[in-house]
Amino acid sequence: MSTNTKLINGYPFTSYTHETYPPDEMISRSAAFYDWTEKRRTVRDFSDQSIPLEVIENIIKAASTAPSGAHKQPWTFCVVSDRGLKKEIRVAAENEEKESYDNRMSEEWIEDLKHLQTDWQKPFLEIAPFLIIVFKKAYDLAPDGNKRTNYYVNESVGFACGFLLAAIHHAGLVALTHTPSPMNFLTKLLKRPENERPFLLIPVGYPHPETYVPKLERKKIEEVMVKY
Ligand code: IYR
Repeated sequence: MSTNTKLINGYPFTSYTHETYPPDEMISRSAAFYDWTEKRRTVRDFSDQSIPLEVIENIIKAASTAPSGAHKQPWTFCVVSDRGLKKEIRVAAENEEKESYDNRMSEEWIEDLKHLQTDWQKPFLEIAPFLIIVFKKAYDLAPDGNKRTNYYVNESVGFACGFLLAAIHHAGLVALTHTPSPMNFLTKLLKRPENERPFLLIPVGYPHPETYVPKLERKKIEEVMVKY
């Protein structure tokens, strides 16, 4: 790939080429990619087997390539493997989740979750070898302490989490997109600065050798795509 650079209105741009394919090959490649994404499942039963930190670093590098508003990359990925801290996170998450399941979630919500058989207990927060806690940066703090605006923060961090989940799947690992609510206990436990807000808690690891997932149907293309 060529790396020609030039200035446009004084700003550096680099020439970009991307591998392209004829239509037949695009069809087979996109179909193969779909088949592969179709195999991804949210898993709640983790093995406690360790995985190299380098794998986690690589999947976070991949996540951090996601597009973001004004290229601000308004995210922080906290990686927790320390047993004591994982236990503290489990205890705090279960406290909130028990209150949610018992008192905060609507009857409709509880009913909608029955087919997933989730409850307030979150043992995976201690069992999975790594917890990745994604924080969104509501704004950046410049070295002089001034606030710098970030843009489309939820969209940007959502993209990064999508990339992260794909990278985890690609590495042959499984994940759970866990959203204990409210999540501010994570800000305290991980001592995050005031500009960061918890976005998603993602246990990552090998699936437990005997793992069951709900038998789900995904919507057909006709239900999710409208042609004009
Ligand atoms: N946060 C709770 C409840 C929950 C909510 C949704 I929406 C789910 O798809 C699954 C669970 C929990 O993690 O159990």
